[in-house]
Amino acid sequence: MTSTAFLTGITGQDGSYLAELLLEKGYEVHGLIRRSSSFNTGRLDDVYEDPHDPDRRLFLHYGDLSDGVSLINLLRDINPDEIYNLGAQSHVRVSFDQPVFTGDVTGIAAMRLLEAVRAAGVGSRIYQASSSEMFGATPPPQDELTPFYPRSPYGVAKLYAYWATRNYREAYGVFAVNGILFNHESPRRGETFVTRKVTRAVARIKAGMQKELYLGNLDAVRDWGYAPEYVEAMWRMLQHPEPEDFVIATNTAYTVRDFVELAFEHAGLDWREHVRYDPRYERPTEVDALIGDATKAKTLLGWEPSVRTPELARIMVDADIQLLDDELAGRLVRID
Ligand code: NDP
Ligand code: GDR
Repeated sequence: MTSTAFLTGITGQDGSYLAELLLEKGYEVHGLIRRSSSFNTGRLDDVYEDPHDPDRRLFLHYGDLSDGVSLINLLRDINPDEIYNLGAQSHVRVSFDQPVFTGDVTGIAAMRLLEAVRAAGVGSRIYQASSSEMFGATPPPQDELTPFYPRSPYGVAKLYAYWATRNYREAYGVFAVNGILFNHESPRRGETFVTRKVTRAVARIKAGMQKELYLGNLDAVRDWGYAPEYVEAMWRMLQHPEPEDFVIATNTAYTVRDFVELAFEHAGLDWREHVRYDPRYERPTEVDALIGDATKAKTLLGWEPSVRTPELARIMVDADIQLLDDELAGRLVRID
């Protein structure tokens, strides 16, 4: 029998890779999308199916994590085997500008979804996209037993969602798990996260379209992995016989400066000639160092990352150079 999955955040980086993975595995995939005045389904182009195709397995539904009733109605109609809650206001810096909104969509919405599952009477397994940002100021390495100390409204909101997930597991016996994922990136990463901001700028600087790149704190340490490998871990968590929480990470440490250097070097550029400081990209409270220990995922899920930060930087730079070439070629074709 075909398994059915419901994804919030399907239009985001992780949602698009997870949708691809689940479709490859034969799932019927239902995704929640927000109504937007401009297209927001670009990351799904490769898997998009004509709504008139009777054999299609990808279905997109309008809705919003702030609208609990629509969640109940959708879940009742779809009755999914698996739910992946990936939707969020996911930008840490922006969460300081929109703390209450972030609290609602990134935090309380997880509770809304859990309640919707109960109200709709569906027996779905639930994955909650928890974050290494919950560890915040607690020094590395961080694993499933590390105490939390969030340093942003985003981190605080994710902590609420984390505990809501655990509480529903304990209170109602729901199969609900937290994947505590460390930073993971890809060519589909949002353009305002630091890795993508850097690799996009590298492509434009190399093409002579930009001279300078403004960044904030270059000293922060992060454990950057490759998003397609991380969505595989999400799926494995829901196939595990017991509902348990897992850290997903590469257990390696690079500073933002290291990433910048790797990306510029790959394109044959000297970053010192182009990178400038702008305090607007600093956060009121910073997370200095995140380095994850994913031993539990390796032992129980057989999950291990293969792409490390230097290769990730190369993948992203190459993709952004290619993307820019395609855009420029497209413009030339239109002019002709
Ligand atoms: P993105 O920012 O790329 O995607 C976020 C998704 O959430 C988008 O589909 C967005 O829709 C959707 N969304 C935002 N607000 C709402 C709303 N009110 N109702 C419904 N949907 C909404 O995030 P990622 O793919 O990088 O991350 C996926 C999840 O994992 C997020 O919850 C994030 O916080 C978490 N996470 C991410 C990590 C990472 O390194 N990438 C690490 C740890 C956790 P739209 O396209 O319309 O904006
Ligand atoms: P992060 O990712 O906050 O770790 O959250 P981000 O790429 O935004 O920042 C990483 C580090 O880079 C520093 N930095 C800058 N960041 C941005 N965005 N822009 C800049 O110009 C810049 N200059 C320096 C930051 O201060 C920070 O230290 C990501 C998100 O995907 C979350 O949703 C997720 O939960 C965590 O990763 C794990």
